[in-house]
Amino acid sequence: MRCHSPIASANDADLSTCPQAVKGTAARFVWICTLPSESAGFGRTRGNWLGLLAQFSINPRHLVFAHLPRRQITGWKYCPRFQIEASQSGAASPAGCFAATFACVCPVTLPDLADKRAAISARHVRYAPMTTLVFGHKSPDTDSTGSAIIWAWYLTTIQGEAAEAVLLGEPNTEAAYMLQRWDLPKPRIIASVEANQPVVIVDTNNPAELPPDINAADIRAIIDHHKLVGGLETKGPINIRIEPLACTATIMYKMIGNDLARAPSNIKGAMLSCILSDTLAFRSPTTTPEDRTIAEALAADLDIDVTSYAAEMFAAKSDVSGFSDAELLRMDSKTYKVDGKTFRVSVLETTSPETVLSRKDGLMEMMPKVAEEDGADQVLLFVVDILNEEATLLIPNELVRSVAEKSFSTIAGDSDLLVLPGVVSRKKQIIPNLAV
Ligand SMILES: [Mn+2]
Repeated sequence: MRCHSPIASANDADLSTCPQAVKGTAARFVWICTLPSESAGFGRTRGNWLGLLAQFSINPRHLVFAHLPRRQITGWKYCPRFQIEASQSGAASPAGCFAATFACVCPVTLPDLADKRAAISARHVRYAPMTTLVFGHKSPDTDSTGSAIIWAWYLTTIQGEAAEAVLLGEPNTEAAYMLQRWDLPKPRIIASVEANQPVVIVDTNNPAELPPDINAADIRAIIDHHKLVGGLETKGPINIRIEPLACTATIMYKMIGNDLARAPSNIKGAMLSCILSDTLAFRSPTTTPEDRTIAEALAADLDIDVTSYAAEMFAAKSDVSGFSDAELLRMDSKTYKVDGKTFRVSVLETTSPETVLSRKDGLMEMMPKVAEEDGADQVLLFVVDILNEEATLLIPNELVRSVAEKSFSTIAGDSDLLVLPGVVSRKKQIIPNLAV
């Protein structure tokens, strides 16, 4: 579809003369050209445009502007459904002069848009669809990595919305194994989000685990399985789904429903990986019958043996040789306040606890530094033995000794290690018991 000729002045509210406009098209992208040579007022408010597009039953996700100085469309920034993009050439228009007549408004498809972009010249037009970023928490584990990928696939392929999975840090070794095993590209890593950037948050709802500027973003949805901690602010009413299941991917499996039949095996593989990771292959007390049933259905579909695949994942997670003591303390760590004290509660799930415990002196030495740098009073490190289903808490000082005895009704003695039989879940067995 070509759409080059000017067909209406900006002051004409009626676009029905546009020969290229196609009524009733559920366009995902709408191209709006403005001509800098015309000095007629660009007298359209956001509402005008929306009304205009509604005339054609066009439901655009993105508006692309050409020849329009960014400052003149700043009023649009609160219009979250649209990407507003101004060209550099437009910025050369006389100050205060809205750049002009629009050439056309017509529904286009993405390939078509690319075609137009080439036709009109990249000098005049920059195209940047407002892609929704999907991400989980900082220090991404398998669920935060996999669920972001799964949901970006769902939004893009099933919902028809541009979406990209991103990470808030390097994935842990198990998540990296999942990416490689299922031939999934590693999502790019971001440190911050821009104002009004549409985002979907998965596997957390805790601002402390998200970019510092998260509330300036346009949070579109939250899918999570952690307790609601508060602090996130949205620009409007949004979909929030939090369920007391072991894993975000389990919730997504339910939300995606029959559309999962359209998923490639690597998306299903990511789902299975997330569930096996978060449930520690059904050992964790957070595991629900739903998590188990869904994981088993996925495994059967993929012809994967759960036991051996989980063993491969856990072996990958247990390979921590490449990490410094400080990195180990921060790898899987969440901050909690208990009776006025702030704890960084770190968990290392491993099939080889002796590997980590052999480094206990270095780890304990590093704790005060990490705590200070991260604004915590104390780091608590629990080394979780996945296979034997027990945790070992490192006891570097009297504060931790006292916390350990009060929290787990035990006597820590003189040892700098305290074994807690049956404890594997921070969410269910550690955090709820923490006492100072
Ligand atoms: Mn999770």
